[in-house]
Formats: sequence, structure tokens, C-alpha cells
Amino acid sequence: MSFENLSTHDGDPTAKGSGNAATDKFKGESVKSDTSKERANAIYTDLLAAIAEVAHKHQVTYDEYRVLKNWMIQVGEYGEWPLWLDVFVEHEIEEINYNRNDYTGTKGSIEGPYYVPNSPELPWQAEMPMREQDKAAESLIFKGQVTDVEGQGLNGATIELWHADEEGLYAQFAPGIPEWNLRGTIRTNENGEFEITTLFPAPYQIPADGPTGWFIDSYGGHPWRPAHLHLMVKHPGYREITTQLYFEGGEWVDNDVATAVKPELMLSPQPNAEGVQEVTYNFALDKED
Ligand code: MBD
Ligand code: FE
Repeated sequence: MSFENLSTHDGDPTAKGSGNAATDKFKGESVKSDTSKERANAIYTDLLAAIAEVAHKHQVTYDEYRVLKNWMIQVGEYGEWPLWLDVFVEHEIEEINYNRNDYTGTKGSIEGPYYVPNSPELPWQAEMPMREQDKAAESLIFKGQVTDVEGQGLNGATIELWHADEEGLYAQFAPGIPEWNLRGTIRTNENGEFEITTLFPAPYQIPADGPTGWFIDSYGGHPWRPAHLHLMVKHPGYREITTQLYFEGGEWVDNDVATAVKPELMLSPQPNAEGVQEVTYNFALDKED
């Protein structure tokens, strides 16, 4: 195993392009944690013990160790740490933090590397910003209601929606797509309702020509996520939800490379009277602690 071929892909628009864009965006965020020295020490000790256990169990060789070092350098140079971490680690962090059994609202899922805050505001009934070429893809009417856990509609809740286009590409992370394509912040009406016209996103393929793609190939895995919508739902006084919705029966829903599909997060659109695919999904928000 070796990936010297990777270093010949300078300037590649898929791997290096979307990877670097995700890293640049993340660097602009302020990140901090009030972790104590005691807690950091406990985590560090257990982490190194876990690495030691794996290394001994598999009798890791020096060649393997050097390939690991080189690979980690490549992930950084390609700007793929946000991608790799969100695909392989974020689902565990999400489960730890957002699956408390005192939360009864809509299930969350991972944010992934391609969220951008402050997308343009749209009214409760709206079409997502899209290009002419996106309109050739199959339309999807996505509607529902944002409520509290008792089912009371929440007036003026915001639903930030972002998703890939019909080719599986995200605006701001793949070249040549208008900045806010398929990204918007929908504000619910007085009953908490929304009705959004968009298009069916395509399944997402992890860039195959970067170090994350190489990693997946190295163990004989596949680089696919099922088609999905990303959502962040907010209303003052309530817990924010970051989640994703998937399509029943869609390719890769049973073996998402990012392990982020949950049975509560499936959509089954049906043709409406005009023959347009339509689906209703309601969001329930827990009260803030
Ligand atoms: C995606 O579109 C995504 O949602 C995640 C979690 C990781 C990589 C690409
Ligand atoms: Fe995604």
C-alpha cells in the first residue's frame, strides 16, 4: 500500500478543491472548549491506550506506521481533515451528545463539512435558489410543520436547508456553482408551516482522488453517502436540531459511508395531484434546558 500517486494531483478540482474549501471555512470558525487539565489527561491516557492496543493486536509494521504518517500529512495538505473526521468520527460524537433519552423531539444527525451559516432568507412557501440546469432534475415538494414536543406550531422558526445538486455537488465547495445554490433559510408561518420546492439531490461520493478516497480504497470500502437533505431547525427558547433526511429505498441508505442514517429520518415522497413528488416531514423541538 502506497499513495505516492496522490502528490501528482495538485490543483484537482474535486479532491483538493472541496477539501480545501471545507478546511478554509472551518478555519474561519472560532473553536474552543473549556476542558479541564484533569479531563484532558484522562482522555489522552485512554486514547493512547486504545492506539497501543490496536498496534499490538495487529502487530503494526514500520512500513504501515510510515504510511500512516505520510497519509496524515496528505490529509492536512489536501485540506481533508473536516471531510475525514465528519465521515468517520462525527456520528459517534452526535450520538453521545444528542441522543439523551430526555430529548423527545426530532432526531438529529451529523452536520458534515459543508454547512454555511447565513444563507439567504426565504418565506415559508418558497423555491430553493437553483440554476436552469437544476430545474431539469426531478422536483421535490418538501413541506411540514415545526412544533414543540406537544405539537404546538412554532411561528417564525427557521429551517436552514442545504443539499447537493443533481450531480452530488455542493455550492461553495465545488467550483462554478452560484454561492447560494440550493442553500436557504426558510421562516415558518404563524402555524409553524413551511413548503419548499427543491430538487432530488444525488447520492454524494467522497472525492476518490484525495487521501480520504485512498483511505476508503485501502480497506476495500465504498465512498458513497445516500442522497440526503441537510437541515438546521431553530426557534428561540428551543433546542436547535441539526439533522439530515434520506429517501426510503434509495441507493446507499443501508450502508452510508458516514454511518449517519437513522430510521426516523426517512422520507417517502409520493406524486401529488399534479404528478410532482411531494413529502411531508414535521419537526418537533425540545425546550431548551
Ligand atoms: C457530505 O455531504 C456529508 O453530508 C458528510 C457528512 C460528509 C461528506 C459529505
Ligand atoms: Fe451532505
